[in-house]
This record gives sequence, C-alpha cells and structure tokens, in this order.
Amino acid sequence: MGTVLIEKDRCKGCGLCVQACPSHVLAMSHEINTRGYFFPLVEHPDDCNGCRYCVLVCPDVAVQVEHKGKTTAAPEALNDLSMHYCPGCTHGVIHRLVAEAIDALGIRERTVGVAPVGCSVLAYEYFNCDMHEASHGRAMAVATGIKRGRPDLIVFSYQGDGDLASIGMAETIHTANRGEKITVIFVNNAIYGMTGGQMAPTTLPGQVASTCPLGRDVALAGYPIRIVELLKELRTPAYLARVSVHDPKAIIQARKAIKTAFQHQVAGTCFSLVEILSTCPTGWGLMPYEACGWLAEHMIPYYPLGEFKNPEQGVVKETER
Ligand SMILES: Cc1ncc(C[n+]2csc(CCOP(=O)(O)OP(=O)(O)O)c2C)c(N)n1
Repeated sequence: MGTVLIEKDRCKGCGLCVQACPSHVLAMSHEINTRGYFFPLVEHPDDCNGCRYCVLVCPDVAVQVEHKGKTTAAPEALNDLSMHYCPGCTHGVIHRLVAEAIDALGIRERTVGVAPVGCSVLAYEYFNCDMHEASHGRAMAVATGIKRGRPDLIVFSYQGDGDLASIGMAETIHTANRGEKITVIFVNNAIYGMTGGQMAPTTLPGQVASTCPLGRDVALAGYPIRIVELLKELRTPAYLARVSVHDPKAIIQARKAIKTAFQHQVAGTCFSLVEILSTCPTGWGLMPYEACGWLAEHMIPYYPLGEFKNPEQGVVKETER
C-alpha cells in the first residue's frame, strides 16, 4: 500500500492526478487552496497501490507518494518554486523529466540550459543548473556557442514548436546538420501558446487556432512539419526520438528518451533531440484531461512516437564525419 502526499498550496487544480489514478484514490476538493484552486483530496487512502501515476502526471510537482519505505521527491535539478504555467499544461511535467535525467546522470554541476522565447521563457528560473536566455528561435545557436567554448559542459536547449520549427528553423536544421554535441528538448504543443494560440508550423490540418478559426487549411498553410522525420534525413544527428506526456505510460517512455538523449552528450556523440508532444489546454480551449485525450486521438496519429535514430543505428562517430 502507498501513501499519497499532496502539497495542496502548490496545486493548480488541473485534476490530472485524479484522472490518472487507476484505483480512484483521489477526488477534487470543494474548498480552494491559498491560490484559489480546487485541489485533490485522498478520499480512499487504503486503495493506493503505490503506482505513482499521480506523481508522474502532476505538472506542478505537488504530489509525492510513499511506498515500501521510499518516498518520491522533487528532483534536485529543479528549483523549489511554483511554476507559472497554466493549470494542466504539461511543460511542468517535461521540466521534471529533464531535471530527473540531469540528476540521474549526476551532471547538474556542469549542465547549462538555454531557455527560449515562448511559454517556457522563464525556464531559467525553474532549473537548478546554469541557465542562459536566448532570443526567439536562437536557442540552438546560443547552445552551440556555449558547447564549442566549453566542450566539458553538458548543454541543452528547451524550445517550443514556434521557437524551434518556425522562427528558429534555420538554426534547427543547421545545428543538427553540423552535429553540434548538444541536447534539444523540443516541446510540440501544436500551437503558439504564449502569444494567444496562433497557428504554428505544427498545427494539425483542420485544427482551430486563433489565426485560423476555421481550422488549418493545408491548401494555404501547407501540412504540419514533422521535425524528427525531417532531421532523420541528415547524416549527423545521433539520437532522434518522439515521445508524449499525455498519460503515465507515455511519461515513463518520455523519461527514458530524455535520459538517453543526455547520455549521448555525456558519451560525446553528436546532436540529440527529443520531440515531446505536449498539451496546451488554454490554447486548445479544453479541460486538462480533455487535452490529454485530444493529444492521443489527434496528434499521435500524425506525429508517431518512437526512436527515429537510435544509438545502435544512428551514431556517426567523430572520425567518420
Ligand atoms: C522576434 C520575435 N518574433 C515574434 C515574437 C512573438 N512570440 C513570442 S513567443 C512566440 C511563439 C511561442 O510559441 P512556441 O514556441 O510554440 O512556445 P509555447 O508558447 O507554445 O510554449 C512568438 C511568435 C517574439 N517574441 N519575438
């Protein structure tokens, strides 16, 4: 049996933990916390099997579980701050997975992250490692400079789809093609979240956005760009994967892929990139759990998950280039 521990004033009331629990241990409160949100209550404590799904899906690091004498904890590579993201936005989950990978590899003291312009513009506040801000679309150029100047550092960029696949597309293609030894965390939520839900290069055909209220018309806007498939054609990238964070099992896969991408950099191989399908409940106009369902139903068929270049097949050693 497990024990669910909820830091209620950290919660933004998204309810994803309640939805994810296979044993229906949790239910939303009828009172609000100090921030004005409903929060989960442990309604059926005896039914907890310690699966930790609630911990995995919580974007606010507000839930921990004690099971068999072990208690989950927030990663050291994440600062103890409440994040500004909208309720249910999965940027918070992805931050935690990146921080967990940094902790697991013991690289926090020599890691530098590069934050983008987009909803994650304040990522530099949240990661407990050195961070640098880049202007819109230029995160990989900044990361390249840091890595070339200090090859001993582990350098990652954290970018949205507008940042990476629109204004930053040239940086993306050329950084990957040069095989810069950096790790890219690419958060694809199929929309420009920060600026009000405009169409992104990744918006799905027919998907409604604030600049295409009748849905993306591919005759006018073309088809959404599949970044991982595009980069796969280049010779140099070492590791390319697409994962999702819409449910606990997908999050476990995402955690593995993010760690593998960092491991590549630790091993000194080339460019690694993980595309992470992410939700934007506010921009999509959906409840957080509906947004997770929408992602599974609409995004995954267009953006298939998996490793597109893996360590066994894809590594081009320095000497071969
Ligand atoms: C040079 C420049 N052009 C445009 C903008 C406006 N702008 C800010 S964020 C953004 C897109 C953000 O979308 P995305 O990268 O997908 O990240 P999200 O907010 O969805 O996480 C845009 C167009 C800007 N800040 N600077």
